[in-house]
Amino acid sequence: MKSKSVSVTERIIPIHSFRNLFSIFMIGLSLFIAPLPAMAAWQINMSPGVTPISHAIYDLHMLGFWICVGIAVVVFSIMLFSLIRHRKSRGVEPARFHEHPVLEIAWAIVPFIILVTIAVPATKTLIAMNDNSNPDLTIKVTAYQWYWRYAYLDQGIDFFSKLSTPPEELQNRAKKSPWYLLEVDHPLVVPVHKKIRFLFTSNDVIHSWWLPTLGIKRDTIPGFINESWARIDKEGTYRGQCAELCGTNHAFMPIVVRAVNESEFNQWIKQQLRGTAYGKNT
Ligand SMILES: [Cu+2]
Repeated sequence: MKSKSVSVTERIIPIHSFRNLFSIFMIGLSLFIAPLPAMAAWQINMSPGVTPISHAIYDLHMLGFWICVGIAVVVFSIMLFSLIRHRKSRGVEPARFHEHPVLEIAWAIVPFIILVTIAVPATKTLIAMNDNSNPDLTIKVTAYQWYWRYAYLDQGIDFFSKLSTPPEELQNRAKKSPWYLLEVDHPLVVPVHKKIRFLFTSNDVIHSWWLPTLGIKRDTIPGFINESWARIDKEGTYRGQCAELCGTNHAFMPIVVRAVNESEFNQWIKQQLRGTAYGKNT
């Protein structure tokens, strides 16, 4: 007697009845749905941030995203339509043509228009990012292996900012705090609604001062000064990290910025000046 050939998949999962197919579909569906509550807690999109530059970067990102969605919808719709409309079972004859001027001009012009639509706001943002003129406050950021040093050049305040996560948490001997590896002993304190100019340099190797909520990511290079600026429009604590592989403790040099109102900032300055002199650390 001739034995019926059975595929590898069917040997593993016997797909020979509607009931089995339905069970497989339901298992797949539940596997897909089960992690959704956990996924709801994720933040998938990038942060709009709290400065004019971070807002501009976010808008650029969303513009690029929606253009991609538009292209995907158009391309996949045409593909799907063509696959169904011109399927083999309908006996459709393939079109035979060379050169189609209208089509060729269209597929050169449409991407050009899309690129210009992206390039204009992107260039405006880049120019705004590099406009470090007329700051209200200048802070020099110096990177060290593996911590930061902040110097308020006009106020004469200078201190180091180091990781404050206790060793017990690092060694899994204590419960980790919500800001594990994102907490420091002396955060950078800045006023809101003021143009803060940052000067970046390094004492040893290349690091990178990265604070997404402020829309800043600048390399700190020994012997060079890089610049950036921020005008924070919301009080709060913002956290970032070193974003350039800088050695063993690269993961242990977080950035914490506390944005406060002007009177609180002036009070903080007075406190610092009472306790410290320029060049000394708090
Ligand atoms: Cu670093």
